[in-house]
Amino acid sequence: MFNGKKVFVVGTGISGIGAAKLLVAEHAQVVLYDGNEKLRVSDIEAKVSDKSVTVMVGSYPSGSEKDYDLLVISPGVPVDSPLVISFKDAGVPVWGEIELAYHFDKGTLFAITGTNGKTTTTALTGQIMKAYNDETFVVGNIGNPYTTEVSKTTATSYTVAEISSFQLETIHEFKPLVSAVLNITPDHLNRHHTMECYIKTKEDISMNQTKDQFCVLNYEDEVLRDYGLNHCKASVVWFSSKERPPKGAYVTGDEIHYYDGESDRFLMNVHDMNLIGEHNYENVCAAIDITIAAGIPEDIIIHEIMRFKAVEHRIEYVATKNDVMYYNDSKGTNPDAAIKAIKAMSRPTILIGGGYDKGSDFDEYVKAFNPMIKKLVLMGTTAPKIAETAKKYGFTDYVIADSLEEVVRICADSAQPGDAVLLSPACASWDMFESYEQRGRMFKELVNRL
Ligand code: UMA
Repeated sequence: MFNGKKVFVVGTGISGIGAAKLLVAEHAQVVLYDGNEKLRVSDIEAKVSDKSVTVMVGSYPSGSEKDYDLLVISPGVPVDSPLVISFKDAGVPVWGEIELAYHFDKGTLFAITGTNGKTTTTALTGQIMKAYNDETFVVGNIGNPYTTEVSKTTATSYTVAEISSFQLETIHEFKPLVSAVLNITPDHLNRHHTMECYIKTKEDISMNQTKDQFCVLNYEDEVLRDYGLNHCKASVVWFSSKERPPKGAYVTGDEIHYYDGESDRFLMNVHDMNLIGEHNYENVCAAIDITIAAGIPEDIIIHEIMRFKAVEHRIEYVATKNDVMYYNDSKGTNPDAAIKAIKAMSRPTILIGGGYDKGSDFDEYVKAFNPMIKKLVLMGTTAPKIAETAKKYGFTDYVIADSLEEVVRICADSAQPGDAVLLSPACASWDMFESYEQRGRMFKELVNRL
């Protein structure tokens, strides 16, 4: 498909390296470019480990766009950046790394998106699929590029992909057997500009599906309910934490049931799993819908849900120090995710918030403080904005710190026995850290040193 084709790949993070290696294996001529002038060409060459790849860093030398057959971009590259626009203007097709990988997938694809819960649902779905089919690959935004794994797929393999809105902007033929949109609340508005664009991008996960494929949607999300009832072209399966949907898994009291449109059956009690919080019950219901649509026996599904443990950085218990329980929810990178963690707390809690400014507003985050949050410790670019919002709602016990070290020290000094400390910043990490993972791990290290 790519033999001799000239492909310009943007970004030398894990996606760009994965894409370049896949293209080289397919005998394409690859130019791998990164806009960060501080990167060393030799370091990138070592990562890609193939001399046929031309590596370029720094300012982009425009003018040669027409020489290329394809532009492949990493998720972090905005589609309205000048580089992408100049390739588009030259008539060069623009694919995301996900679209590129999709063209080489020989097996069956399952794709999960949503503002929150993607990683937990993807990891759980992947675990269930693996128990049924050894040849299962878990890829995408979860931190394992699709391009890195796709060459291993076979006619009988399953690929479970976590797909972010960034990645959905550049799909064209991408068509999973089962897609899922877990929820849509404001996030990444600095990249997608309007809520309408963000919603449309998420819904696009099912854009190439027809009635022969399935789309799993949240029945309690107004936007998704409308999409599923009036616009989606796939066969819709619902999940709900509140009521029985027209078809799909749902929570009633302490129980999870599945309604197939005619008969209703009990699957399990929510207390038989390790995950806590209503949002996690929704993630579990989505994973049930996806795996039932894939034809996996229900006893395997239930057994794996019972064994499943919370994913790192998602309301992850860290340690108890002086009878204070510390939780790492560094993946709480938007207000809605953080609200879910706040609601899962059952002790008086000192909350750590703030970080990179994605243009979110924090009214709902602050409104969720009552009754559990007793103190707020802020850091990062959004600290003053969150402090202002807290003041507006009469919450005055907040303090702004300069570093995560200082944050943890303040929390340890102010916490009383019986309290909890929760890192759930409602913001991305990119102002102070490389990633939310680095932020979460540093938090855990500092707590463990207390
Ligand atoms: N770069 C450019 N030009 C640009 C923008 C970036 O050259 O205009 C370069 C940067 O200098 C850098 C490289 O691109 O060297 C980084 O590329 P990237 O940001 O796409 O990062 P990757 O390492 O390829 O990781 C990406 C996802 N990152 C983002 O979406 C920002 C990872 O999601 C994902 O795990 C990985 O692909 C594999 O699929 C991270 C994330 O934060 C976890 N995702 C967001 C979220 O979950 O909220 C969407």
